[in-house]
Parts: sequence; structure tokens; C-alpha cells
Amino acid sequence: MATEPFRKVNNVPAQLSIDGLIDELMTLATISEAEPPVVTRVVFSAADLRARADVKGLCAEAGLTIHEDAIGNTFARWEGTAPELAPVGTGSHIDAIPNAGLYDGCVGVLGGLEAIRVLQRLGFRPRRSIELVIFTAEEPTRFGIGCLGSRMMGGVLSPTDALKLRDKEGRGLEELRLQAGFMGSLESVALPQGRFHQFVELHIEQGPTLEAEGIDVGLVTHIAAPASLRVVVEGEGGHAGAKLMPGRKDALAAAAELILALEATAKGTGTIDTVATVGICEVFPGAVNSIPSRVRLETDIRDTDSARRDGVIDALMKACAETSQRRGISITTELVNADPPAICDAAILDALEESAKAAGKSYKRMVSRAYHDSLFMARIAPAAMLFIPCRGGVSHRPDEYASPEWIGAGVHVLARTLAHLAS
Ligand code: HGY
Ligand code: MN
Ligand code: MN
Repeated sequence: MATEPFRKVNNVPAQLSIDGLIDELMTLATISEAEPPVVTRVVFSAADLRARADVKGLCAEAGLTIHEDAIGNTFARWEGTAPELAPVGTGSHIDAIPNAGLYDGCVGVLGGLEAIRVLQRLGFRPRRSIELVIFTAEEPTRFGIGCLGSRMMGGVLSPTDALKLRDKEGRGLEELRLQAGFMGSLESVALPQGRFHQFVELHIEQGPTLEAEGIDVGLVTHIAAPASLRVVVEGEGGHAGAKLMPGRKDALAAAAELILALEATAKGTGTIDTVATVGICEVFPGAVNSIPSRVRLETDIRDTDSARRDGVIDALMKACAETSQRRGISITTELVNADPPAICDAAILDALEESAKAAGKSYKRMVSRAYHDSLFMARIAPAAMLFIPCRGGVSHRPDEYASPEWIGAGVHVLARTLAHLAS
């Protein structure tokens, strides 16, 4: 497999000097709606726009030409010698959920930029252009659905349905994207097959395997199938002291039953590959001496096997119906998304494996339990992912951490792979 491009970049040093990249990651982390070291960066917030400007500045310094689509997906292009050919893409996201760390997504964006700069410093010239992509709203924080930007790029979320999305202040995508300065028709966001030749995303594992096994990089073969179900429980409110227990219609007590039923179902599928979480529980009116009359639950249900995942969703809906009937309260459900898993491209995985070998990095093929923008890029192009370890598998927390050695290994393998794919 070792072909010309590998030889061309064979003089990639064993340990890349990526201190510039580490500084850039630390600088980006200070652009947050929360007190550093906590990162919170919700799409279309002032922090998100400042972070975009920071990264676009770095891309411009590297001589990349920048284009933004109608919802802010950003494409920074390193022109190849055959610009008429479809480019090779890499990239990830820089938005972050509340109380997050600084590596989730950002390693793929700034690490992707560093991989391009490594190749530039080596005098490598890609035949196919290489495009770094910063996806809008990979996190579901604002609109309740993950991968908004890549979902629309992949044609999975239509402009009509995207326009129905609202944040908790009731503001819609249209208002917020225009306010953020992203114009153009939403129809132009969906990309055709062939717009990208191939796509490879660098990301922290967000799990413990690579660190526990002392392996440098993970080659992702499948991305687990995510789903989210909204559950609204409506009972009767009332005075916490005067309303006696018999005859109460307590929405939160009912919701508690559903949360435990979901946990039991996920634990009971016979495999650890099923996971279910209730990450949001909004209680109305939210007064200590008032019986909850309305509760909104946002549930996140995933599995590497979509049929097994759908079985968990069905069990939750049955529990809703049974609880509603037994307690005499209203429980409505709305399926926000239920996506199939992605199967990563064999040719890219082989190129990643060859690159890891050439870089002297240990590797293993593995599944991604987190979802990523590659899940939707795989709809329009051959796609795969490259993982690096993160300490203790911790992610979506301020103590998320990836060492410069781990990041350097990921950038090294990515640089070699991009050189190969772009040749
Ligand atoms: O939730 C996820 O899997 C991703 O980190 N947004
Ligand atoms: Mn995340
Ligand atoms: Mn991520």
C-alpha cells in the first residue's frame, strides 16, 4: 500500500512539534460563555461567533480560502493541483455543550488544520484540494437535535423541518442564522454525492478504551445509531401542603417512573452496547411548594444495532402509555431523531492503518459510541474517523483531557492519510 504520497511525506518527524496547536487549543478554550477552564459554546452565541472568527483567522494565515454556507458550515480549502477534482475533507465542530471540556470537536478542527500545515511545511502539494470543515451545531444544546449542520449537508434534515426548530426562548433557526450573518437559501446547504471525494474526522474517543489498552489511535469502523425522544408529562398542579396524596396527579412522580423504566430497559437488552440517558428534566412550575403540573424529558437512546435501539424506544413509549392510563395523566411523546448507524469506508480505514504503521503508531479498529458529523457525511461521501485517547475516557466535562503526545499522534496519522487520499 505504501505509495508515492507516503514516501513524499515520509520525512514527517516521529513526534510532531505541535506546540503551536496546543496553544491554539488553549486560546480557543478561553472563548467560552462560562468561566475558563469550563467551556460552554452554544451555536450562534457570541462565544460561538468569536470562536469561529478565531479559527477562520488561523485558516486564512495558512492560506486557505474560506466559504460559509447558509447556516454557517465553514469550508477552508487548500487548493490542489487539480482543483476540478472533488476535494478530500476533514474537520469537526467547535460548538460545546454547557460545562464541557476543550478537546471535543476542537481537536478535529485545529488538528485538521495542523495536519494541513504539517504537509505545507514539508512542501507537499495535494492533487485533490483538501477542505477543512467546521460544522455548525454538532451539539444538540440549542435546538434539541445533534449534528444540525452536517444533517442538513447530508440532506437528512430538510429546510422545511429545520425551520420548525426552536430554542428554549422560542427563537428559530431563521432568526438566529440571519442574526449571526449567515445568508443564502437553506436549500443550498444540502450537498450532492461527489461534492467530497472522501471525508475523515479526527476526534477524541470520548471513552476509555485506547488509554486503557495503551493504544495510540483508533480506526473507527462504525458510528453508533443515536435517537432522541421528547416526553411531555401533564398532570394537575396544586398546593404542596393542602392537596392530599390520594388523587394527586403529580407530573414529576410519573416522570420519575419513566426515567427508571428507561434505565431498566437499557440495562436489560443483554448487551453493554445499549445506552439511554435522560439529560434534561424541565419541571413546571418549579416551586418547592407546588405540585409539578408539567414535566419535559429529553431522552438520548443509542446502540450499535438500530433495531435493538428501536426496541428501547418502543418500550419507553409503552411505559408512557401504561403510566398515563394508571395515573390518569397525559403523556405525549415526540421522536426528535432516530438515525441509522454509519459504516465507515474500508478504503479510508486501510489508508488510516497504513498511515499509523508508517508513523510507527499502535492502532486498533473500534466502534464510536458517540455520534459525530461523520455520521451524516457518510451519507454523501465515503467517510471514516480517527480517534485519539482521552484521559479516563472523560468527555462532556471540564476535566476532559488529551495529552500533546496523543494529539500529535493523531495529527501525524491524519496528515499522512490526507496526503495519501489527496494524491
Ligand atoms: O453526544 C454525542 O455523542 C456528541 O458528543 N455530540
Ligand atoms: Mn460532544
Ligand atoms: Mn464531538
